[in-house]
Amino acid sequence: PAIDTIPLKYGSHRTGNRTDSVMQRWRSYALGQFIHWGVYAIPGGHWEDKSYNGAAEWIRSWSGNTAPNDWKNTYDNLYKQFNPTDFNAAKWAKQAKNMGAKYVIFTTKHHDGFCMWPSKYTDYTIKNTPYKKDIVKQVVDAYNAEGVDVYLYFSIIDWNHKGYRSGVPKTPADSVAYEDFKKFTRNQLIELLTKYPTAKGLWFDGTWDAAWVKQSKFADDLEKELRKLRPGLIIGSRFRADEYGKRHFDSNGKMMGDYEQGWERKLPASIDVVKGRDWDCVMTIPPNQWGYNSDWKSSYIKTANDLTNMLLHAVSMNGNLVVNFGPDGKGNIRTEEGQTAEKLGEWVKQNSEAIYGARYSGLPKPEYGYYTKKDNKLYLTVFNSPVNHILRLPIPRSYAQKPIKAILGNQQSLPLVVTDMGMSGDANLYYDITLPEGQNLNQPFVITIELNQSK
Ligand code: FHN
Repeated sequence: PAIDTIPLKYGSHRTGNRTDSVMQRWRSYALGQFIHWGVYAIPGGHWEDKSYNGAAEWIRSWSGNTAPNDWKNTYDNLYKQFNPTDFNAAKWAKQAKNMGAKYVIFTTKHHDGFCMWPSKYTDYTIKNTPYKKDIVKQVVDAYNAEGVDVYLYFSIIDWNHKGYRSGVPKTPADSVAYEDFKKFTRNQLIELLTKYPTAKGLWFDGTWDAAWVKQSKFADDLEKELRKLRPGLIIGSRFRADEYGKRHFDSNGKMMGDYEQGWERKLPASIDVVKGRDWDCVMTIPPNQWGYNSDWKSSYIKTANDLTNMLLHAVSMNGNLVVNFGPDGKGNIRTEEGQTAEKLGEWVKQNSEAIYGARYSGLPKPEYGYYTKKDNKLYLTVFNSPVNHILRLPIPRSYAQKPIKAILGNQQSLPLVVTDMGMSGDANLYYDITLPEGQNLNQPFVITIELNQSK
């Protein structure tokens, strides 16, 4: 349907992307870190010597033969053991910065309802653990000290709150309970924004539940209230649904929220899917584990090169990539994650020009890797190099700028030859770039292509 054909009270309130400076900054992040940390880190995907197949942070919701009868109560008592004495926020923040992350999304409360800050609206918080100290505050302070922006992850699903209902409330008593839960949710969000005034945004999750999807007016009012409380606040498309229950995009197809927040563990196959929109992609290092799982042996673990590839994929299509970490119950980021972060960071540091502030090039994706672009520089990050060492790049004749120089790394000039294939009607010119003998093809590398000024 044509835009805005359906009259909506609680649909999108904006056409096009935000243009203010806070959002410009968000757009330039390119790389972020996600942290899933809570009491689920204690069982680490295992309960009574049995391992669960799903995501470790969901362990509470699983029942069945393997669980003792009172196991849910047992999970809700785990906090009494939560004492992450190894937690060192400064160390995490430094590691994130060295990885090249410009922002972190931290789980203040996941679906289990456990609060990593001392919320005054529930007893189920860090304050009542042996550890006692406010973890959210330590994260915010440490990351800010490293110049890394903080976003607060908040789950609307809350398995611990008495008023929470999954699915539309069935009885009047359920409805009353849910109203209480809504008040609680609002209070907690205001509390978070008040306690952590430097947080740049809220990253909502668990909003697919039918009970919440029905709350279009409440959620819209609340979003307005939160934005008023914190001018510039960034909220993605997961937060609310319109009055017809449409999520992310309203019934007129317009995005709700400041960026598209639907890319989870998958990247858009082509720019056409996300063109003209801001978006982020959140990515796990194992297949689907966000919280700590002590067993990484049985699945494929992404390498630093895999993540570099995904990062370039995202940036080449104007998105941010957010890589997830799941620290253990003592507060340690696992060694493998640390090593991956370090490798990724080394590469990012050396090739930062091709990443930060670089955007979609306007060109079709090259078969050798990805293009990113900044002013008169086109960056070709090569992941698949041909055996003849010649990268032949089709550039549409209609492209406003022409390649004039190719540089490998920071200084090595490479032969660049224009090959007019001379086929009638061919829309492209072909640019051949010859790689030097001995080029290490085991690592991705960047060729900077200088373009002439556009007319
Ligand atoms: O159920 C959660 C999951 O545990 C994790 O937090 C991810 C992160 O985007 N979000 C939900 C699934 O969409």
